[in-house]
Amino acid sequence: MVDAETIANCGFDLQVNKIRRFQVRSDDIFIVTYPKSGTTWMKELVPLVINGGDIDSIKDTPPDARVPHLEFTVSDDPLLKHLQATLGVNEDFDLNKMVSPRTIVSHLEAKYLPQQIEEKKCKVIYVSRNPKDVAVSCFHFVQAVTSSRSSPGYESFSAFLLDFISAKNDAQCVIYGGSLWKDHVLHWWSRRHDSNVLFMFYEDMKQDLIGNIRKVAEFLEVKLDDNVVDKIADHCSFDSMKKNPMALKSDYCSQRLKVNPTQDSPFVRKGKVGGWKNYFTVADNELFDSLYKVWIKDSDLKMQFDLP
Ligand code: PPS
Repeated sequence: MVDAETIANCGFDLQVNKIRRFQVRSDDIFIVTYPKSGTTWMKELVPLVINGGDIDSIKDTPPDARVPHLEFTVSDDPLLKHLQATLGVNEDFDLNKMVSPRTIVSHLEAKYLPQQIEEKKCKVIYVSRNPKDVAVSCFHFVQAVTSSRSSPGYESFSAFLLDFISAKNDAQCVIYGGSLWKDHVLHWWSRRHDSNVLFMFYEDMKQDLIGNIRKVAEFLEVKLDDNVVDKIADHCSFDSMKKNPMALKSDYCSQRLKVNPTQDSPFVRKGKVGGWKNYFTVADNELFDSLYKVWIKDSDLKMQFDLP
């Protein structure tokens, strides 16, 4: 675990200043998500929408090279470099060498993103997911990373949840400056009518992947025939991504996390809505619900915690 003092000295502000000044191109497409909300899914889907469903041209490229992470590439903060090495992500990826249109992903809260996204009105696809399933998915990821470092990790999901709701777990703190789910999501919900913003729900994608691929295509101004949409939906289905070593990030899973990618990849794991019910105790749920009520009291956002 990274201790509080290291976190305080991690230079998050320095890192963010550099990211805030990052030069965007007006045709850049940003996928923005709170971690564990459907990032990997959207990273598989958007390149295929852009290239008209040409699976062969992307299938051998790692998703992090097709759609690199802003915060892991535009930073030379020493702690972040250390984390990059630990996590094994995009250590020397140069965004400036990418051909346009670039698709770039970020988990950063809106206030930390490049200022030029607003000035140049870049397209932003925001993917949201109900925070109970996000918490469970995050828990699995954090446990996998900590056990790969031979750290004990959290003793229970309930212990993790306390850190999750105050954004105190390692990943939230060190990489994302302690951003809370509600600040992340509510910002983009309030911007959902902006012409350069597409606000998506993971739960909607689960219910109607084809309809949501069409939504993304329309937003990106790409015309796709029905058979191409079907092909993309098939490639991006959970079952198909569960068999896709690139989507699973198999090398990273086996080399860094020391887990069996097919069984335990935290990037394509269970893919369910409502899986949180197997983890939240009654007390966890009461605590979470009371907090959630406060979080969204001034908003008309309605998340789906279960599907009919
Ligand atoms: S990360 O590490 O922040 O990039 O993780 P992220 O990709 O945002 O979230 C991982 C969760 O998304 C699920 N996933 C999918 N669900 C449904 N269909 C498809 N195709 C799919 N691909 C990934 C993945 O299983 C993680 O959720 P959990 O609940 O852990 O299974």
